[in-house]
Amino acid sequence: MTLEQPLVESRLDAEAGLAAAVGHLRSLQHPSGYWKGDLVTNVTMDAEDLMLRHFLGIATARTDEETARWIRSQQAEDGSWATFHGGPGDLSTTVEAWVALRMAGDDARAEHLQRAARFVRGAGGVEQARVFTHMWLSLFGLWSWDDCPDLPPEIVFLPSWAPLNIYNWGCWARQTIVPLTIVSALRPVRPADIDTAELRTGARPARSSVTSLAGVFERLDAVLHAYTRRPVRWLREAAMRRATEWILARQEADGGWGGIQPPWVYSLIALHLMGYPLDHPAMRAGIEGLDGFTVHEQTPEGPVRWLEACQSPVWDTGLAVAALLDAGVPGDDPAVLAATDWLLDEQITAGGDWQVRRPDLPGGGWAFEFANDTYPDTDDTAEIVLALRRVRHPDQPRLDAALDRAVAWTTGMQSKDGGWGAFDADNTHTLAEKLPFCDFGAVIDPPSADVTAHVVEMLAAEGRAADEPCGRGVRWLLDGQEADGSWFGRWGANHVYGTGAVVPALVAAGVDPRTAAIRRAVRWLEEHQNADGGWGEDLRSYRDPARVGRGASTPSQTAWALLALLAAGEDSAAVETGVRHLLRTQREDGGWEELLYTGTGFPGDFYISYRLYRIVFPIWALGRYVARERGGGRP
Ligand code: R04
Repeated sequence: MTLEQPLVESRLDAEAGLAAAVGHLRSLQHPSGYWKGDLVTNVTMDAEDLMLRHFLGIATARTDEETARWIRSQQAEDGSWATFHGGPGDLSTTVEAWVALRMAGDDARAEHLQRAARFVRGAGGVEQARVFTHMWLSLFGLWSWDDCPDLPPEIVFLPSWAPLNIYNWGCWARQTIVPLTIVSALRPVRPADIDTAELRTGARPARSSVTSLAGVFERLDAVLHAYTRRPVRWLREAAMRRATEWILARQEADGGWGGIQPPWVYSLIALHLMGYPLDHPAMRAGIEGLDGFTVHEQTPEGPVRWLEACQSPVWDTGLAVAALLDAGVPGDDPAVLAATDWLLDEQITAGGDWQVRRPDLPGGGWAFEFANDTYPDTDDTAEIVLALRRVRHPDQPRLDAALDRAVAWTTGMQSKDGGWGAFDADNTHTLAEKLPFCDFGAVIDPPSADVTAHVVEMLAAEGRAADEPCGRGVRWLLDGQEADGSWFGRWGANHVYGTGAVVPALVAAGVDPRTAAIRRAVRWLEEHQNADGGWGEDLRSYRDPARVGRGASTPSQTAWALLALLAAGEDSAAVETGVRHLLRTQREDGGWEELLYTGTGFPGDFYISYRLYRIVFPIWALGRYVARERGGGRP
């Protein structure tokens, strides 16, 4: 496509916008060297924090008031709460928010709770809520443990080759279910002084057909319930003891589990039920550690508190360094060196649960969070190697050795099929997904296109494109291209994220940008560019194919599309209008607004707004654009 306007004009604009953005990102760096944007999810985190405090008896008037004020501030017009900005009301989220507000003392007759209850009944009632919500209600006598699917603690005795053993579950699900097996075996009830009758419709969920796998599991669940009423005593007690030890062995330095909220709160409840008092060091560390995940803000209505489901300092810092380097910041810039030193101290050389599948592989990866030493992931590790290999460090041998270890670890984590999952190799058994217990979120960690792309891009940058692991990764990616030319985004929203990751990786690994696969991807991106020049993809695209590639433009998604087009060597109107979209929407302080969520926790169920994405990815894309234009056009 020929261009009407001279390129140099937008190049100068882009340089100015890039410089302002870099200045803004620099101003966000923590004195210790890392970056960390708030990680925003939904009010189930806050409702569950409040319920946890009531269950343990540690709620205060202040925690109740501040959480309730926050939850109220997030309610939608129709009385519901959503799981992402602008999203539809979500039944389970609304039930949990309603219950938390009632526990905090809000009157059931108050208009906002009436509106919420109406939404719940209209959406099928508390009967249709997810299993986790039913379990939370059961803790307070507001639902029956008999009507929660069973998951027996004896599962911890299954050897790692057996179906449904805990190592066949994704690490986040594994760390969630092990404590929940204890909780559901003990069936604790600490009655709350509220009544949920007005959330019910009286409808019973339909049973699946006996001939379906789901139907078989539902009937098996009835057998499990019968067993749970009269378990083999010694076996059950041994299982609960084993589960307790398993949990205690995985408590992290910050007092938490897995760096994420669900395992953290369920582990605290399980340990407490197993007789650990609130002043036991493990309990104390766990409860106090939650303060580190709590954000305090002032609002016109008064102070609020809300919880991050997880924290992303390692991921954010790796991405920030890569973006700055692509923006032309020198490899020995003090900000880059401070971030590098901070990251070097975060590297995990010890073993972890991933060794169940890769016993002979030495450690060397990075985890996403401040403290999650048992679960480094290949995605963080690949991005950090990509960033830090370009750093000019005063102790270069130390840096090089750290990165070599990381490359070896990541390579060793390749799954048998040639792709990479995030936390485990070969975590591909789909049986767990069929359990009635698993009605929420991904429960396995199979290879995904976005993670595999990041690893392939890293291996290519390491000069290993010709080696077998990278070649198999490239083939896995090419085989995984969607019929429309895009790639699915597992950890980011959605096909724009997948395609934005895969195209740069394939080109880096030596795939000719003129090949059909890349051409089809470029065409898909160009066809899904918005009239305003940006890209956006609604999170509902995970459930509604009509929304794939469609949605209001966001800075991060626009940047992902640009990164793919630039990598493919596109010198087109799509690139120019995309860059101009970023420049036009840039704020005075060099940053961007991004209300819509563009991060994915679980496709279809759980979404994340990474608050640093809005600045890091535009810098990355503008940096590569400016570098190309300076270099004289086509690479
Ligand atoms: C963006 C790429 C990141 N890379 C590493 C992923 C790190 C974060 O992973 C998780 C974050 C999560 N949050 N909440 C959950 C969760 C799981 C993750 C979560 C876990 C269990 C339940 C509900 C939510 F793996 Br139940 C923020 C790939």
